[in-house]
Amino acid sequence: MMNNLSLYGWSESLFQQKQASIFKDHMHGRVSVTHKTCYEVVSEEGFYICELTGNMLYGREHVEYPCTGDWVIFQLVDSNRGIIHELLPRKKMLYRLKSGSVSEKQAIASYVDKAFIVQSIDDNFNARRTERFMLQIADEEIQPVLVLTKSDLAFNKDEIKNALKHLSDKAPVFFTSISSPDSIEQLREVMLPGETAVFIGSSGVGKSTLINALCGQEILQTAAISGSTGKGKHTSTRREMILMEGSGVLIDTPGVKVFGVTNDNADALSEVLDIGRFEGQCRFRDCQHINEKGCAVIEALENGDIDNGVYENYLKLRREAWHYTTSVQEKRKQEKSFSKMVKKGKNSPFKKY
Ligand SMILES: Nc1nc2c(ncn2[C@@H]2O[C@H](COP(=O)(O)OP(=O)(O)OP(=O)(O)O)[C@@H](O)[C@H]2O)c(=O)[nH]1
Ligand SMILES: [Mg+2]
Ligand SMILES: [Zn+2]
Repeated sequence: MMNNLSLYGWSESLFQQKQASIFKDHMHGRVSVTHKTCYEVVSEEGFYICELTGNMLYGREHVEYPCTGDWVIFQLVDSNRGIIHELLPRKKMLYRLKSGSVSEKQAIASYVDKAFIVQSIDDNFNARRTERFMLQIADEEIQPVLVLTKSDLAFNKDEIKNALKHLSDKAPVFFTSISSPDSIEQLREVMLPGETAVFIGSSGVGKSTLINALCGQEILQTAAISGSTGKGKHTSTRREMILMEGSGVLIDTPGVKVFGVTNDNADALSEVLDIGRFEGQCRFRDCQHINEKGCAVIEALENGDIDNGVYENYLKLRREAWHYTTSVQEKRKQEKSFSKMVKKGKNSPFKKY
């Protein structure tokens, strides 16, 4: 089987980067599925199951292991298996805070052009979650696309539009339903050939259903229609890339309960939440916008120019970012003193025996 990798986003600049590698004479491909210890890689010649070389495994943090969407250089070991020697430099990454961790990032997908932020119009809808996702991708040049699924069910469209109005000039909003082919078609038109979109959102909102509808095929497993019993049950368990015929690559992800943010850029936060335009008008340059005199943000909040929920989330995400940053710094400090200790150990006379 021959694959045209330009449909997967292979480009001249990736080619140049491969030429700079000492492994440039080996094959290249894109990670299409991430398993626990191996990776499915799509290359010009077909699909291969690949493992990592020892060099790729040891002395690396988990976040540096390949993830779905990565471009890799690999060497065949037999007709359908290979070993990965190198990752090409990453770009446009979707990370999140690894669940259960305070300082560790998890790489979800790479080379992402668009993030489809998927929520269903029922009680899953939550503008605070949308803001959270948008903050995470803000510094990666990933274009957010807001997708509201299950619009065949009864809901108040104006209410949802209103809750997203401060975000809508940064991200287009789509209402979709699997029973409305038009709504799927409109979403398909967002994708250009060679582009990659990742689908993120809670379990059960219909990410995999949407990808199947966009591809016109039942490729991914979806939850059986089961009313309320399906809630909270996770159907997809892996991050998987699918080529949409005619245009673009779609990456399905398993729904997550909590999406922890690792973007600690304060300016990005203000920009995403549309609060930045007030900050410059505060009386004090170092205003924290909590209870200072002459704070333009508080004033806007009182005038109703900033929504209460948006402001609360601003404080919450700012606290989370601070917590993340200090945890990472703390970890670095510990690692430094540990490596000093190890170095000292190397020079100690006991080593000689
Ligand atoms: N009424 C209605 N139901 C939908 C629509 N889209 C998806 N569903 C249903 O929602 C349920 C969950 O869909 P999935 O596609 O499995 O959800 P998911 O987001 O992939 O969930 P995880 O894989 O667990 O993260 C299924 O029963 C779908 O049939 C829609 O547009 N309208
Ligand atoms: Mg799914
Ligand atoms: Zn202020």
